[in-house]
Amino acid sequence: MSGTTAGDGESLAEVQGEVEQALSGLAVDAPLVGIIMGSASDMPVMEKAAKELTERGISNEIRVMSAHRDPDTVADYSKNAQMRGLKVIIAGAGLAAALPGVVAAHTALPVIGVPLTSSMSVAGGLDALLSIVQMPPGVPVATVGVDNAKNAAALAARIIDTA
Ligand code: AIR
Repeated sequence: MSGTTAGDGESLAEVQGEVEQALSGLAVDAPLVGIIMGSASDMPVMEKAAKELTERGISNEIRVMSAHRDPDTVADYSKNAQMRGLKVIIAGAGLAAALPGVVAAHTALPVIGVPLTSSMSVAGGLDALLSIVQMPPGVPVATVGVDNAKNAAALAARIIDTA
């Protein structure tokens, strides 16, 4: 008898090879940056982050989830992010913009917040800016300028390139 078999006449080495191939395929496609936002109305601004990352060859995914309207989804996404292979999360929201802070509360990954303007913004988005930047000590959110999703992507690229 030669070699260990894994059933159906396939050797263990063959099965391991197939598993490794399947996993490496997954790793190639796995997003490194998660881009999330509080509403579909934020998409026109936030998709600029995806465009910038894609142009830099950095894999990314983009999702809509609200810290206030879908709190369980946000918690699950944040808790699973590191295990899924994400390296940075970019989170954009307008108004009482809790999303980046809530994400940072649930993950050790670096979180970049994008304060957004919306139809109900006050003071040109200052509401969202303060909601995002004024995090309590120990739970940081790196914050870019109002509506500046492109800079969030550029910062995510620097974090990934220097890690
Ligand atoms: N928002 C959604 N859930 C919590 C917050 N803070 C934000 C969105 C959007 C704004 O509320 O990020 O910028 C308005 O959302 P909508 O869906 O009414 O257009």
